[in-house]
Amino acid sequence: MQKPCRIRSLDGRDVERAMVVFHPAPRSYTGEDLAEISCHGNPLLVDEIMGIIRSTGLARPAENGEFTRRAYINGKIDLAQAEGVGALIHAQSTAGIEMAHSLLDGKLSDTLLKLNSGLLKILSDIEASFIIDEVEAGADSIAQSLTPLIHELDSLLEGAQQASHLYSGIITTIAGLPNAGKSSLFNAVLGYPRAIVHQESGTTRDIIREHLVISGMDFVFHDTAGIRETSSGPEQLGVQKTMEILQRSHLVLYVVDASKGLTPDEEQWLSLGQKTIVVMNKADLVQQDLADTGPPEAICVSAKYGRGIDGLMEAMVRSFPHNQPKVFIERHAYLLGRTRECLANCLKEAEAQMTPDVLAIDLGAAVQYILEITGENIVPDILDRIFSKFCVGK
Ligand SMILES: Nc1nc2c(ncn2[C@@H]2O[C@H](COP(=O)(O)OP(=O)(O)O)[C@@H](O)[C@H]2O)c(=O)[nH]1
Ligand SMILES: [Mg+2]
Repeated sequence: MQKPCRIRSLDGRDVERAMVVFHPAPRSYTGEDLAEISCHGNPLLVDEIMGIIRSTGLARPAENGEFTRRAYINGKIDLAQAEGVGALIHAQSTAGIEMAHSLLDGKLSDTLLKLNSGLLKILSDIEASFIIDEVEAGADSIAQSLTPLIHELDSLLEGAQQASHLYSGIITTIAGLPNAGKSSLFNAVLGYPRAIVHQESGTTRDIIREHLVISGMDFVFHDTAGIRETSSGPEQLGVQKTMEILQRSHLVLYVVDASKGLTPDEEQWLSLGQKTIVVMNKADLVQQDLADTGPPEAICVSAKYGRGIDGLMEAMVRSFPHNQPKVFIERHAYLLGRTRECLANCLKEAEAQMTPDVLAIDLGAAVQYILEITGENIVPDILDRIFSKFCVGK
């Protein structure tokens, strides 16, 4: 069994018994010699040990993200992977954790490496064609090589916008007229009576928020006050809050009392969120065929009796892409968008039979954008901005 290390002050006084692990270079997190001290969790002890270390003059407290920044500078990971560490720390959803892990594992970096070597091959053929007559770099062959690379970029960018929702949790709002059964649906989905349900309308005023993982996707549910234009007092404030959250929602479950049907006045509320599923509730009160008095893609449920809830959950999950997106960080999506613009330009020029030296300008710019993602072509200011979001000790 290993004995704990004794930590002493510079004048030899025993301060703490702690576990100290030495990680020799180059196989440490940063690639440098690294020591990790695990002491008892009393902040006074931590302060004292930090004081002792500082007084040796050999060390100073790390800056935000400095360990990861050093790992990147020492070539242990590239910049996209370093951002994966930040994404892992800040992930608020299980899907977000998986996406961050994949970034940290280098899945995006590998794809970018392949993409870049494809582009560099075209560029080197162009350059060689200037010197060696036998090397062909005609516009047609360049266009042919570019097309699959553009498709690859498109598949990376596809779903990048929704990826940020998956990363942070899908903001899901249950809305509808008073008494449609919104709170009942909220409770039925959660599986326990979280919100008050009452036959009197105007029961829910404050927004109630709960988090639920369905098929590995995180939905952040909001039960809201019924939308009623004639409301006043506290209920009116509730309606205002409902409007605000609706505009920020990635998904709206619009609840309709199926025994009353969807009124023409309600159509205006259906397009407030980014996606809307119409839920025909109280299906138990109507004949089966009457239950679909809403739009054809509406889902019929009986929140009170827990019927149709599984089908609704499946429809919710189906509304979002299932392939784990590799691009979910805005900086990456932006730079890939710029890369795509360059390649699309290049393709147009190739189709117009322009000379290879013109095409090479756009190709070169595309390569630089990709290298900006992986951090091989980056200005220190951007690095500061990226790592300042990290916490100390990472
Ligand atoms: N029969 C029937 N009644 C329901 C159903 N869902 C809700 N209700 C009733 O409708 C009334 C209003 O429900 P509530 O969930 O508070 O509606 P909200 O105002 O939209 O939040 C209550 O009396 C519920 O019991 C349902 O599926 N079937
Ligand atoms: Mg309610």
